[in-house]
Amino acid sequence: MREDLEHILAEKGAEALLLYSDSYKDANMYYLTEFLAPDPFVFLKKVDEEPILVVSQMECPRAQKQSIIKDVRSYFDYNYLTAVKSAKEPQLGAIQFLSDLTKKELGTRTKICVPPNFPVIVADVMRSEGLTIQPMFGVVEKARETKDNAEVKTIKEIQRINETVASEAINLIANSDVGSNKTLLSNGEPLTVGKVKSFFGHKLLEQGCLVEEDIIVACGPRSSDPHYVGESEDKLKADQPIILDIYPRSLQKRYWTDMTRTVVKGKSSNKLKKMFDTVSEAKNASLDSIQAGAVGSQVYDVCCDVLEKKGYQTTRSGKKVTVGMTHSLGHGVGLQIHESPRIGELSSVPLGEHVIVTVEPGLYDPTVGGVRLEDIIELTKSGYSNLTKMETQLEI
Ligand SMILES: [Mn+2]
Repeated sequence: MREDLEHILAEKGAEALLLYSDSYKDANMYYLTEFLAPDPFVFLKKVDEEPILVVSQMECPRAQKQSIIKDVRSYFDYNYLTAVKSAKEPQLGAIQFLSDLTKKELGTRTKICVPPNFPVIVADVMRSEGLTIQPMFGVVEKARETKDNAEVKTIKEIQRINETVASEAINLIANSDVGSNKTLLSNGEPLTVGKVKSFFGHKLLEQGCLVEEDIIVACGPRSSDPHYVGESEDKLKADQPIILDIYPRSLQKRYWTDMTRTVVKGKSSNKLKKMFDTVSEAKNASLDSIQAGAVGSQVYDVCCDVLEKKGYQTTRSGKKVTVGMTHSLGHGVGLQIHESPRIGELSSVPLGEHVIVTVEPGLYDPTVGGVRLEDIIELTKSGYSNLTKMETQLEI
């Protein structure tokens, strides 16, 4: 939560936090300001003091209205024009301006934390001016891990929409006819991946959500590549696994959700059925072992133990397998679709309360295809609250 920022900075030995970015692309900037702007602006906070926001003159009135930062200032309050006009290049002038502003507010002796994606060219200029710039991992990202009530409510709402649309899409597949070569037909036309994705895109948009980074609709053996998203012209087939990995974003609230279901229209092979049952078991066992305070690598181990006991391979301990579970178990979801914390072999830090993560075991076999089941959950002291209500059912 935002309140955590103060002690995270203190723990890291930072005396101030500086961000210089736009807030459409940079989730940290949006999180700290709730001000949406397409051009870079300045967030500056001294430890134990209220933050200030410095934006262009044009954005100033809007920022004063919309941002959660109370102290909003304009570039013109800091001699912006003089700095830019006297520079060799306008871009360098803007950086010089930022450096002057920071020096004026913090002086050169303050240890200033910047995020890992802070522009290196800006850091170079600032350091040459004597400022102490220290890029640090896991500052704003760490605060973002813990969701407050409003964030949980928002993600729940987006997940409700996700499930409504996913159910409709699954009905569309279930109600399709089977044509030659087992190609699924809808209104006499092949039901392609493009049509299903278009269905998702339209239905989600009608409810204020966006398919911003594509979604995964993968059928048959090609679904054995976990990140094969599905080509538009791919035809959905009967008796084959269809992975639906759906991650919409709320247009207005900017939060994401994430869910995966695997279905077969018609009859599943026994091999696939066994994979599905094992992934289900691994998901349930992982969920049973997760709670605030649990360590991600241990939850991943629980998952791998289930899979390996049933004779499947995993990439645990660096094994180079292409059949079995070839990815980690889960990831945080919030203002980014993949954010901290991760749940996998390398996750050694205990998970916090009110962290929202996915739990998504999968099994992959290039001769069969893939099975992946993904729920999104909120961690609690004694376990978790499942934000996903949708059932898992293989044959439809
Ligand atoms: Mn996911």
